[in-house]
Amino acid sequence: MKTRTFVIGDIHGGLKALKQVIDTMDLLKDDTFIFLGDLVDGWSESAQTIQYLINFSKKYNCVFIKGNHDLLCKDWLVKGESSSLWLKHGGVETIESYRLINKENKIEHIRFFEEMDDYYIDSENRLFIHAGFTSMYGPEKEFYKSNLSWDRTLWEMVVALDINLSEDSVFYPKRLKLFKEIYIGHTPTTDLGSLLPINKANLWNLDTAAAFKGKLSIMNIDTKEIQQSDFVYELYPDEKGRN
Ligand SMILES: [Mn+2]
Repeated sequence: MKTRTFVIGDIHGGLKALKQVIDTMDLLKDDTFIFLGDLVDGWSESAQTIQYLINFSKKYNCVFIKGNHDLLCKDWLVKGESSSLWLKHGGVETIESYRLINKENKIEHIRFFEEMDDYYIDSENRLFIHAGFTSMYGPEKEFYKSNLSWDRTLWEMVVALDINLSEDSVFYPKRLKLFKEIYIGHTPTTDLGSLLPINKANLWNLDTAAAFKGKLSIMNIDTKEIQQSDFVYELYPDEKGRN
């Protein structure tokens, strides 16, 4: 039997939502989990989410893609840097969550953040990346590495095209043809009024706004079956999240 691969959208410190989707699954020991990044910043359990994932990755195959928030959190952990932009977008809650983490675990977390991948391409030429890429030659040719975790133009492009074009058309974006499928997070699907992952052309956006008014999504990439948590704000009723 083919092993299963699951992809998970932005979590943003919503550990209860993550546990909810994981706990309802019948996990198999050779399952693979690809996390699209933004594990932290938002709900009150960012540090605890990282701790949970460190433990989880000891039992199951995991790939962790670097999100822009993971980069900002790492900068704070390593260098003590905290920009006002970061503090405003979940940094304050993340710092608070780290009060409960001892020094030894913090070092383990820094190593975890440092080992996160910019992107991952599997054996079937499926790309997993937090935000996207701008080079028509693919993410490895990206001039500004930060685009991989920040830039929204790949997503904007597929949304704007709303592609019904044949791949043979001269108008078809070359970037999309580089991969069999592309999986991203970063831009909430609720911006387009959807609580479910959105598929455009060969691209899937799994960020179903767990940090905001949405849910956390996990998808089996072969069957495209989707599991979702409850609304994450209902799991943290005394908090504002990033709203
Ligand atoms: Mn995000």
